[in-house]
Amino acid sequence: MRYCARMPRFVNVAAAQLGPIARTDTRAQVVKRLIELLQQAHAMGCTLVVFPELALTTFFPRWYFASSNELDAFYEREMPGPETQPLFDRARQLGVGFVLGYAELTTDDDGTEHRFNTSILVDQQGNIVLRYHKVHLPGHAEHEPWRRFQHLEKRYFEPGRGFGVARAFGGVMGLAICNDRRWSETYRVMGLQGVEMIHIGYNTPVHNPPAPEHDNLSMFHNHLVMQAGAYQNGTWVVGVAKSGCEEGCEMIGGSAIIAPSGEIVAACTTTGDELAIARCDLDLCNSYKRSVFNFEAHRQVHAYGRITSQTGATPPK
Ligand code: CDV
Repeated sequence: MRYCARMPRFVNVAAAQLGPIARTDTRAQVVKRLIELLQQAHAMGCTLVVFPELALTTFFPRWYFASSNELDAFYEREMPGPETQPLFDRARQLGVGFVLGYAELTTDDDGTEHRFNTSILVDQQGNIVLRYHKVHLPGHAEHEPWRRFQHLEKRYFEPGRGFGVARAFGGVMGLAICNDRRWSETYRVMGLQGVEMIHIGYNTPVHNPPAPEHDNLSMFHNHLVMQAGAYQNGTWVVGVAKSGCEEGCEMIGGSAIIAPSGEIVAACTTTGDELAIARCDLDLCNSYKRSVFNFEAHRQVHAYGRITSQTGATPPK
C-alpha cells in the first residue's frame, strides 16, 4: 500500500506586540522597533510578522484636535513612504512578510480626502497583497470632555466597505482591526470566503468610559471573541496589541495566536515589545470547515435575513 503524505501548509507566524508609543516618538524611532522585532522573528524561523493597529504612532484618537495640521501628522499619504521604506526593505531582504496597521490619508482626483484606519498584508517579496479599511469604528464623533480620554475614531476615519481575503503564504489570509474582532459578522464574512488565518491588530484601553463595569473583563472579552471567531469559522486568528501605559492611558496586552479549535497556542505575557510565535498548520482548519462548520451543508440563510436588513435591535412590543 502506498503511503500518501500531504504536503503540510505551515506558516510560522509572530504576533509582534508593541509597548507604548509616545506622542513625541518619531516614525524613524518606531520603525526601528518594528525592524528589531522583525529580525528577532526571522531569527526564530518566522515568515510572517503581525504588527498592531496604528502601529506607527501613538493612538491619537484619544485626543480632540481642533486643528487639522496637528491631526494630519498622524496619517500616511503613501505606503511605503520615505520613513516606512526601511521596514519594507529589511523585510524583503529577510524574505519575511508582515501585517502593518496605520492611519491612511488619500486624495481623489477631485480633491476629496479620505481617512481610513488601515491594515495591509505584505508578502515575502515586499508587495502589498491585501489592504483593509476598518469597518467597525468605535467611540464618538464629537468632543466629549467628561471622558478621562477621548475615542474619536468616528471623527477621524470613515468606515471601510467590506472584508476581503487574499491567497498568500500558502493559504487564504484575512484582515480585521481592533473593534471588528468583537463582531461575529467580521469573521463570518471572511469565513464565507474560506479564510484560514485572520490578522487583527488592536489598541484596547483597560478603561471603557461608557461602561466602566466592563474594565475588569477587558482581557477576558479580548480572548473570548477571538477564540469564538476562530472556532466558529475554522480559522487561525492572530490578535496583536499595542499595550502598556501610553500617554497615561493603560492598554491591555494579551496578544495571542489562536488555532481553529479556538485554543490559544501562543501568547505574550508582558505589555511591552514582545513576540509570541507559533507554527500554524493551515490544514488544521479543514476538519472544522468540513464537519460542524461545513457552511454549505448546515447554514440556513432563510433564517438570517435580519443580519443584513436591520441595524438596531427591535424587541417585541
Ligand atoms: N481601537 C479600538 O477599536 N478599540 C476598541 C475600544 C474603544 C473598545 C476595542 O474594541 O478594543
